[in-house]
Amino acid sequence: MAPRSKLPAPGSSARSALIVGITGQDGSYLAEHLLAGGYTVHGLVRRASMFNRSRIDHLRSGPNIPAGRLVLHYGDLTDRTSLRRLLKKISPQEVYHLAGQSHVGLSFEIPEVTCEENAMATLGLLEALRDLDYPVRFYLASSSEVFGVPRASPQNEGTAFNPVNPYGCAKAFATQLCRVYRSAYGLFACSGIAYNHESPRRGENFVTRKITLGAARIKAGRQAVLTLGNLDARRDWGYAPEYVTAMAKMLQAKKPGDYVLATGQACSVREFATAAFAELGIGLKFKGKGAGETGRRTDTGAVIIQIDPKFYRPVESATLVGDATLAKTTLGWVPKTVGTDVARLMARSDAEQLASN
Ligand code: NDP
Ligand code: GDR
Repeated sequence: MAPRSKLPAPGSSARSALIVGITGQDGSYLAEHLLAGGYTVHGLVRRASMFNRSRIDHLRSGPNIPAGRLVLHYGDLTDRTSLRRLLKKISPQEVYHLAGQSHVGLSFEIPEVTCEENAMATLGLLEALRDLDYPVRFYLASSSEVFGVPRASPQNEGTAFNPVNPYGCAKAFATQLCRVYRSAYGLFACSGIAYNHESPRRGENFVTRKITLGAARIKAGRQAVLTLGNLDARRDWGYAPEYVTAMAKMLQAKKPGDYVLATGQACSVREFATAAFAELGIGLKFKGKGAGETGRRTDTGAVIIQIDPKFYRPVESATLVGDATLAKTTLGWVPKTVGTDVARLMARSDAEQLASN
């Protein structure tokens, strides 16, 4: 294991990072970002009945990544022993913890898995890091869902937590625990309290990708109806490749801290859908809000948006909008792509991909 004095400086190209959750949306963009910065990147992958590495395949076979700079290891967040063994074996200078059950709606259906992965496994990871004999740096993927129904808008790092779903509770636990390990043990632990960030790599059961994929399929005549839940929910949507740069900046900063990562602007699901469909030349007409009502394609009359109560949540978080002033002033991080821009670029990407298949 490298002695303290021999550790490469933060941000130096000789550094190595472990990404837990490398196969996910953010993990894949973060791996690209760190590899481009010269890092050696280790990634934890789960065993699945089918390969789950489609988001990072281009990195594994890419000609621009020198051999040995991206190394994958089998493991699981909840398997504490193998995680400890892995940390000992590779001694990463930076650990990015992006793994876990990330679907808020689903957290009502599988609360125990959600809390085991997002809360307790984070504790296990922090304990393992605490026992390392060199100064590792740790990033936790926290979430705006810790604010749930907040007392203030926009929210910043000082806003009180008030989660309203199992996912938010687990993230609040993990975020607070990070603070405890920072103050009690001097661990360089940072939390990115990130608001929704999307991309063409977004999972298909999140509303943005469901919309843009639906728009592309409807355009191609491969789908007739898009079924959604609450059209009036408003979110602060940004662009994932921009958000992963903030994660790296946090671990390269002089001091550890928590940062809100947000665009500061919110739009509704309805506005997001309208922008995505308009980008593909499809007009939407909504007939109001609520279960059972439908929107229709204006030209053909074919139903496009159908509201199904099954996509409503038992409790909906409030409109969450973040104030990322601290990230701007301390890290120099400023997101550029917001809400409907994201909708348009995702819709274009899905339509292009569908056309090439
Ligand atoms: P994804 O759902 O796309 O990725 C989650 C990753 O976690 C996948 O690599 C998944 O592996 C892995 N994972 C899940 N459970 C385990 C486990 N038990 N052991 C090992 N790996 C596991 O999420 P995102 O990339 O969108 O988000 C990354 C993190 O940031 C998540 O923690 C999420 O909660 C949080 N977050 C995301 C925001 C967003 O808008 N994207 C906003 C705020 C927070 P596999 O591929 O095998 O399923
Ligand atoms: P969110 O994202 O819960 O904010 O969590 P999601 O895309 O699931 O929902 C956003 C909003 O859209 C409404 N909605 C629907 N949602 C889904 N999934 N499917 C639908 O058909 C639908 N119709 C309307 C939802 O009610 C909600 O209000 C994301 C995840 O990335 C988390 O991991 C992360 O922590 C938060 O963002 C910040």
